[in-house]
Amino acid sequence: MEKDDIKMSVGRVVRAIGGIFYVEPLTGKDLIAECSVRGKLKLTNSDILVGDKVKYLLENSKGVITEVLPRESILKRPYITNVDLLVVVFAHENPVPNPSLMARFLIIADSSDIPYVLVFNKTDLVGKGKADKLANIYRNYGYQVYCTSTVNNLGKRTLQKLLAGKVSVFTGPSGVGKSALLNMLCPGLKLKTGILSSKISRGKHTTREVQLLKVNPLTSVADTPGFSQIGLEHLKPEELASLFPDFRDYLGKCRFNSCIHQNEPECALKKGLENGMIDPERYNSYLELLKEVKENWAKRYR
Ligand SMILES: Nc1nc2c(ncn2[C@@H]2O[C@H](COP(=O)(O)OP(=O)(O)O)[C@@H](O)[C@H]2O)c(=O)[nH]1
Ligand SMILES: [Mg+2]
Ligand SMILES: [Zn+2]
Repeated sequence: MEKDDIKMSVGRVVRAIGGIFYVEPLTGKDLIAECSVRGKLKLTNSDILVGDKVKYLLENSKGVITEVLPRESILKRPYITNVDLLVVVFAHENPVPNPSLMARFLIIADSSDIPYVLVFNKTDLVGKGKADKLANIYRNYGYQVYCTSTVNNLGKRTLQKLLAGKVSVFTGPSGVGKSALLNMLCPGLKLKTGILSSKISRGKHTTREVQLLKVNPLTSVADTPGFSQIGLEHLKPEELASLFPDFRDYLGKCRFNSCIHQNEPECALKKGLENGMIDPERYNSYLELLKEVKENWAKRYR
């Protein structure tokens, strides 16, 4: 059926702007193709997201997307599909990590069902003792933790191995060194860091745009702007505790099935807190986020 100069390829959408989709072939030597969507195939622009694997017809480097292949996962912030790994980045110092903000990023990662790791960057700014102490606290909660520094390349090899062959998304608040880390891992990316990037991200469009960057033929990454607000709109009050790995052993053991571990009697989680098995700081973060989740939930079902 295919004419000589038209060929069918399979690729991944790495960028989407105003109805133009930039598609990188999954195999072969073709370059990134600018693709549009053919209306009569009942696909519309909004059916296609960055990260999607698509079939497309290629004619003289212009492409038409004909089919979106089934998605393995959808991440909401940033809006991107088929992500293999989320890298949640905080800094040991400048800015100092805020426990409840960390809990927020981590529960969002946990609720996505995509594997994730926690990275503490800027290890050079604190002593090894202090860095290990914080990292171990989070390891004990149940997270996979890495300490890095873009100043002395700490953790470079380890992270490169971790990202190899995957599509990874870097998230975390602004200023922690996400872009600098990606530059360390793949110098060719040349992402803007520091003051410059925060100036640029003030522009409406750059903040929202998400783009997959190729590290090597099998490995891609997405940098994200620091989210000043990262919402918990999609969570139910009853499910919040299950997104804290350190709480999981205590769940399902409370007197009430619907226990949200706040004021209920015979609460196994609160018993764990009283016995010193649950970290009071984590429980405080939980209560803070619970308040917000309850308010969102009440608004939604009023
Ligand atoms: N001391 C130190 N500074 C870093 C490190 N990584 C990044 N920075 C600096 O932190 C600032 C913010 O980095 P950037 O990558 O733009 O952060 P982003 O907003 O998370 O992308 C920049 O001035 C970087 O030079 C690090 O490992 N150690
Ligand atoms: Mg950045
Ligand atoms: Zn309970």
